[in-house]
Amino acid sequence: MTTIRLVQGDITRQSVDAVVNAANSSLLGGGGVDGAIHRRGGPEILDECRALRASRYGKGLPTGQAVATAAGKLDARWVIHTVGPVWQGGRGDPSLLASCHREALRVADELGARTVAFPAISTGVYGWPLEDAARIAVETVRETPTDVEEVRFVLFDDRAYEAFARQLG
Ligand code: AR6
Repeated sequence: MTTIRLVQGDITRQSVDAVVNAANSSLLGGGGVDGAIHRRGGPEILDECRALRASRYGKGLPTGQAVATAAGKLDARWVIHTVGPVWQGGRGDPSLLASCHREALRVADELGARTVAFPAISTGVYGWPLEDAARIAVETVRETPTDVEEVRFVLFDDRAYEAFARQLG
């Protein structure tokens, strides 16, 4: 049984087994959550990302997939990087956003992670409307069989927190 919790705050301050990163295909960092994770986590995370690019993910991590690295100085054992879809021209592929959540949970199960913090994937730089992203995120977690005991959505601001709270009911 997976419990879904909502927290307003900074995902890099969470104490969990795994932190999910809203990355981009390059796996080499960026702004938003990605920038914050690399800043606080330190160089170990980027070193492992570079190693992934030099091996399994020569062309980058495809949208909707997930892969784990160490978590450096974060209070977590792993970072699970996933690449959300971009909202463009008034649309985006919801199956890819669902896939990010499903794949991150699958990787968490492989690692044995029991507590996992998720940001609101795709709702920042990638422009996905918050209400719709919250619905897809919550529905997907509810529908995905997993050994993860706690999924903690960590929402940066009031608007995101309230959008997720409406979905939880
Ligand atoms: N903790 C929790 N949530 C945060 C934090 C934080 N420290 N910082 C931002 N958010 P984004 P995306 C919220 O842009 O849309 C990067 O450059 C933010 O308010 O981080 O998937 C990557 O490298 C928003 O609600 O991710 C990619 O190029 C949510 O996290 C691209 O951005 C996601 O915003 C990915 O874009």
